Amino acid sequence: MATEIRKKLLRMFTETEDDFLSGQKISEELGCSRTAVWKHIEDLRQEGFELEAVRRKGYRIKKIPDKISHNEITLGLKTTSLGRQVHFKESVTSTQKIAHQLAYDGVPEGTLVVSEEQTTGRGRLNRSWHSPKYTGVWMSLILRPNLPPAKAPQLTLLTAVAITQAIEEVTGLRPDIKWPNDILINKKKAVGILTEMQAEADKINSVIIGMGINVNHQIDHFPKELHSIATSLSIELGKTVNRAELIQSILLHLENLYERYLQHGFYPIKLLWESYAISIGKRIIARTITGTLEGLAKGITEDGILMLEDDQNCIHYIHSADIQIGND
Ligand code: BT5
Repeated sequence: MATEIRKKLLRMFTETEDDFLSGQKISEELGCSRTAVWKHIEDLRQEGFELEAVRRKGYRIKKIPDKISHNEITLGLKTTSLGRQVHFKESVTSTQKIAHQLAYDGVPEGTLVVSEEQTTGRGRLNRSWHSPKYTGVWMSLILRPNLPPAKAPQLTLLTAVAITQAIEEVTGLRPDIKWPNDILINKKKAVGILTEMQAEADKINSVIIGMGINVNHQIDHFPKELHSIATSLSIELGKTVNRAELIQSILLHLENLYERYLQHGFYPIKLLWESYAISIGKRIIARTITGTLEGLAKGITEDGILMLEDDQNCIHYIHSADIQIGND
C-alpha cells in the first residue's frame, strides 16, 4: 500500500477511535473508489490489523498489530552466544538469504536474522513458506560447528526439540515433532525448520537454521490451501503470544542443547527428541525424491536417520522425506 494513503487511512481510524468509519467517508477523504478502499482494508488485514466491518456502518479497528523490535529481542536475553548479534528487519525476501550472505561474510556464530515479514519465505525443495507481517517468528540462525557435513541434519532435530521446549514453556501447549522438520499441534503444522549449510567436502563452514513459527495468526491469515494443514500458537491457545519472549526462550533452549550436543554428541538430544516424536511406532508413508515407501516407523538411528520397516520386514534408512502418518 502506498505509504501516504496508508498513513492517512490510519490517521482517520485513530481520530474516530471506537466509532465506525464509513466506506463512503474513507473513499472521499482518500480520493479513491469504494473498491480501492476495500483493497486498502484488505492490505491492512494482511499486515496484522484486525478490522471489523459492519454493513451500513463501515469499518473500525479492533486491534493494531503487535510489532517486535530489536530491543525487545536483545534486552533480557539470557544466552551467552546465540542471538547476541541480531539483524532485525521489517520486511525481507527470506531471512535464509540474508543469513547466507552474512555467514559468507564471516559474521560470528550465533548471529540471528529476524524479520517481521518474508515476501518469498521458503521451505525445503524450494517450496514456499507463508510468512505474513507481524504474526509469526521468521528467523535464521548462523552456527559454525566443527563437524563433518553429514551431521548437519542432526541440528534440525536439535532445533525441533528446542522450539518445542520453548513453546511448552511460554504457552503451556504440548507440541509434537514430526520427523524431520515439522512441529505439530493437534496434528496441524505450527512450525517448519529449514537447515542449510555452507561446507567443504569434509568440513562445515556454517549451518543456517531457518525457523518459521506461526504465532499470532488467525485462520484467515492463512491462504485457503493451508487451512486444513496449518495452525498457530494463538489459534490453539485462544490468546496472543508474546513473540519476543518466545524468541528469547527458543534461543536459550537452543544454546543449552547445542552445548550439550557439542560436548556429548547426539545421543542425549535423541532421547529428548524421542520423547516428543509423534511419528515413531506408527505406520507412515515416506515420500522421498526417489520414491514412496510405506511401513512402520521404527525409530531414528544414533545419527538421526529415520528407520522404516516395510511389509517385507526390510529396514530402509531415510535421510530426507515428507512423512504422512497413518491415515492423516
Ligand atoms: C518447512 O519446509 O517446513 C521449512 C520452513 C522454514 C521456514 C523458515 S522461516 C525463516 C526462514 N526463512 C525462510 O525463507 N525459510 C525459513 P517444508 O517441510 O518443505 O514445508 C513446506 C510446506 O509447508 C509448503 O509446501 C506448504 O504446504 C506448507 N506451509 C507453507 N507455509 C506454511 C505455514 N506458514 N504454516 C504451515 N505450513 C506452511
